[in-house]
Amino acid sequence: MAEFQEVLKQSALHPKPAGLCLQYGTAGFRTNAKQLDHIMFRMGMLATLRSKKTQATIGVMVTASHNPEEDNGVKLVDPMGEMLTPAWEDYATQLANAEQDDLARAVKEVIQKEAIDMSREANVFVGKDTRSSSPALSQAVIDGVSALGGHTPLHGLVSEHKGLCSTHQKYDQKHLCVDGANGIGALKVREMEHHLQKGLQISLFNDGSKGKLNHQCGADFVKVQQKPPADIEINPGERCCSFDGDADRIVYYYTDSDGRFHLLDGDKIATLISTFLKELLTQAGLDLNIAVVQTAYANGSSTLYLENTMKVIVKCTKTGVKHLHHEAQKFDIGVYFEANGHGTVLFSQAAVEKIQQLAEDANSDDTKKRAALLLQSTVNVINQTVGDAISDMLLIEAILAVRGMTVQQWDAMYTDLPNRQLKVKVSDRRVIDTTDAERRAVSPAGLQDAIDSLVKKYRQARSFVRPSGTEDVVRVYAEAETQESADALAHEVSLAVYRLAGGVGDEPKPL
Ligand code: G16
Repeated sequence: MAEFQEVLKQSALHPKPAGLCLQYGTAGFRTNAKQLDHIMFRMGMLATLRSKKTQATIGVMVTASHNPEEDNGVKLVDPMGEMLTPAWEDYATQLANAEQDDLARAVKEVIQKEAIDMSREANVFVGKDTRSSSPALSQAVIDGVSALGGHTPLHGLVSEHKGLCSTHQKYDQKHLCVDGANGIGALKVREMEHHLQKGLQISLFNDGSKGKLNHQCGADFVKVQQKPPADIEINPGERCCSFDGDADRIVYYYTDSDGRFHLLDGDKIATLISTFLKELLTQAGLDLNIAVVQTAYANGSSTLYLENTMKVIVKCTKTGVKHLHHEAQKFDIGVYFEANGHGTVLFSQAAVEKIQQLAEDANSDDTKKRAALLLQSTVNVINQTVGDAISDMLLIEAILAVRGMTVQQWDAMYTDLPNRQLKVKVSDRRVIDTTDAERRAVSPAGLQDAIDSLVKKYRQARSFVRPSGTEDVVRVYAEAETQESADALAHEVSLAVYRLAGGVGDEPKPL
């Protein structure tokens, strides 16, 4: 076939370093940018195959999100922002790791297994973040798309966002500090700032003009370090938020008059949004089910509050927005956020229709109508495709304005259990296998027993470990009644991982 001649010719320009083996992880391939040229070319080809198969436009995003500037990565995205299915993740890994002279065979195998009609059209949107390696790597994706005869249209459609917040002039808390993590989100906030002025006054920090991407700033830094970005001067009580490098995560925070830092992470965001939506459903008299989807990282207090006080359905999935997204799709309204600030809200078609009918019903009373209109605005302002920190920010700001709520009142909905996240380097993180939505380790032998007995030493304690899908580390999470206990537990569990799972380098030190 002619296309395979082209594959061979083009792929020789994007050669795979012999022996290099990479895995499609939590959010695609992610490693040092220098190792990714061949991966990009091959993912361009795979996206083309998927587009031919599904007859839909497929997205390829070149980004390493929260990782350092030197890294890069790539993930494939289906039309509604869903991540790849497991079978296609396997194809991605197979194509990525095929040696140069075996590539044409690996491509043919996908075509045969999926019975792809190669005469069909294929369209692939290619997106990139602001890393210096991104232009060359996205060109490699485009080369891969062309090698199999696909097209890369220049412009994508951006969902329409209606600024709900601009309609509430009486709200006197309009100022918001935004940390753009020196990434793409900062550039976009700059573009939209003047549209928002009446409803929201933004001071933008880490706008990419000087600092390094994600360095001492951004959502991951703030969440993990539990402190504000290094170069932001914030006044006590001032509402702030941080995006990550590709603006698909957001966390909020403020410092109080004693200088104490308060983080409002993905769990608090999910709580604010689901509370708002639940109230509106009650006011509207609409019988729609609403669920909050979390991961093992969700703070224990948030889960208790949602289940016992809010009485909403709570589900727990493995880490990775792809898992949360699929679970959230099972409900009329699915609110999903990882604690790290990655998430959105999904409305089923039936829910959208019921809300619309009520909003247009001439016989419904004012309370019902207002609630239906606010629900409709929520559907419009939120981006139901995975991961858009700016639309999340607009929805949060709108909710605070509509409810006349300060960031302190939002924070007071429940009190987080003190917690700590650590990383442990091991020689092969795949030795750790987990079950029960990553809350329990099944291997290596003895690790879970060790964790269980350490957890018993502390009050209100919980801890789990899991191999990261985006960095070469094992992640450790611990929470307990006091910060000292959470820190001690996280350290002791890290030591258990180091000793039982092949730790490398120095033993973890107490915090
Ligand atoms: C990605 C995923 C998230 C996940 C995070 C960390 O985020 O999209 O779902 O929580 O990695 O994953 P892990 O703990 O497996 O390294 P991002 O913002 O980096 O794309």
